[in-house]
Amino acid sequence: MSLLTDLPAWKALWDHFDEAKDVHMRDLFATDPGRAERYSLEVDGLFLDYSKNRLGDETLTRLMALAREVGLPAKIKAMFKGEKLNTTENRAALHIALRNRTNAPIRVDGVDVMPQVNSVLERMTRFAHAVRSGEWLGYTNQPITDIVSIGIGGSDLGPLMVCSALKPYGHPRLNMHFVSNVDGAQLKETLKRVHSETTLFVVESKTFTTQETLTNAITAREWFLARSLDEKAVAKHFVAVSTNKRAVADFGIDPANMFEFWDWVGGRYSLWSAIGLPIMLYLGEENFTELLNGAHSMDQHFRNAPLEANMPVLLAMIGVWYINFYGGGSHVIAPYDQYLHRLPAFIQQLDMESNGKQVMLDGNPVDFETAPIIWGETGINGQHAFFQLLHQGTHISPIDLIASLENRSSLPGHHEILLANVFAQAEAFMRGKTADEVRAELAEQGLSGDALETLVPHKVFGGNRPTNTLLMSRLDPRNLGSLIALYEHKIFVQGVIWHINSFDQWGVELGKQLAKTIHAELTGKLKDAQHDSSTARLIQLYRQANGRG
Ligand code: G6Q
Repeated sequence: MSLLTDLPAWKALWDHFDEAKDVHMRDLFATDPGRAERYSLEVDGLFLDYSKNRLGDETLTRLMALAREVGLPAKIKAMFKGEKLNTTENRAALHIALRNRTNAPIRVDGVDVMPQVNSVLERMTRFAHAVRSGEWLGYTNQPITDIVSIGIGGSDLGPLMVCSALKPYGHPRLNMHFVSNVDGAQLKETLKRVHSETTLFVVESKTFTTQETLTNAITAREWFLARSLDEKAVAKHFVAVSTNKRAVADFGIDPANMFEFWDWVGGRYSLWSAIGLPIMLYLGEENFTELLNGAHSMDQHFRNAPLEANMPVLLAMIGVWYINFYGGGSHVIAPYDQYLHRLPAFIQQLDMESNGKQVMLDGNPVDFETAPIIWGETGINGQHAFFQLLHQGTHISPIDLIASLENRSSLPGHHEILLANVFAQAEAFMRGKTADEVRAELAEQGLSGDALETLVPHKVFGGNRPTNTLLMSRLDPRNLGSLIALYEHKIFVQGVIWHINSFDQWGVELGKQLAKTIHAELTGKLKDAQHDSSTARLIQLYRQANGRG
């Protein structure tokens, strides 16, 4: 039996939903001039306006009652204490320790993890300094100019997203490249653009067994050796980030060139750990520290603020309201900033891999929706593409509109146009356009009679479509750290509400096993494995196309 759907607070929300579901936000704004002020919140450099949601005080009260009834405050404490919340892997989820700037002890199995965290940070700092300053030289005594990060999923998306987002803070000598796809094309195109004498490869893998990453790393090493003709030169050009020292050594990277992290750091939560080495190399120690500081500040807010004024909790509970009551199965991330163009993909992994679960902690199936489908694109491009569906389609998909207030662009006029679009979209999603407004508009354009009436239904916008507007004072390392931590905690809260394990990923592990047998068949090492007729035919087609009959 479900723990959640039996709770009085859950039932109270359903009772409330019946009377609240058809209320239009336009009316909520009209009857409450203080709405925007009450339904907004500032934490450091992040400002959240959540007033354009289909809810009122009663909704929020009942949502927070649900959060209390499921024991959210105790779960938050448990996470910060290092309890093993990841029950299926018997691990803590301690990304907060990686940015624990107070250094207060955090224990896993009775051992304070902070000394290890600090010691790896120091090693990363020394190494990054050596590379950035030009002290670290390649095999022909030239400084490094290109960094190729090889990893995938959680060992790729975080550093990729942060390096893209903070490009203006990047070292002018260093070009960053990220290779995750095993298709060969991505690596080939990257290797075309770099020189062996001045390239540093950072092989990033928690397990150091991921086939895509190891294949790319082996090919990169062969490419390098074909040019340097010197095994000893590898040490100057390859470093590893992993929890698996033995596999790193077996691969041929000196463990002295390995930066360690621990099993209590989940892949998608690992950019704060040594997996963030490409970030530190590119942005430098100070900016990396600022990223950590921003996240830490959000951690403190999450830990201490009352639920009603807690940014991650508010975003999470508003999400629950749509996902579980309105049945909104998708959520859009729309950053209005080209530098944030990988943010939707990053949050997509963070959310869908964490909360895309169908059983509760006790193994029983859920009887309610869990993670929504997260998707998105830079907002301005989205407006000229899929926003049509968001305005007039049949799905209701809440949208996070993310922008920064500070105009950092040196190009006159651009930022105002951008921000005007953010605010106009949020307003349009909320208000919509009534038939009478459309009629008045069309009449002004000189239309009348049938010609006018035929057009009216097509130009009506129902509005009442929810958005959160998230404004950063500026896109800088600190605010980006806070923003990422905000989403991490939002996702954690939803996992607590749904009583699921947000920190395992068996669906990803399945992918790692599945291809093995078929790979052996494609390469001719194995014949006659049992498959359904469709799979067998596809394998056969590939073999024929590649001369393996
Ligand atoms: C993240 C997932 C997954 C993982 C990759 C890479 O939380 O577990 O995306 O990060 O599969 O795994 P490795 O780091 O072990 O190579």
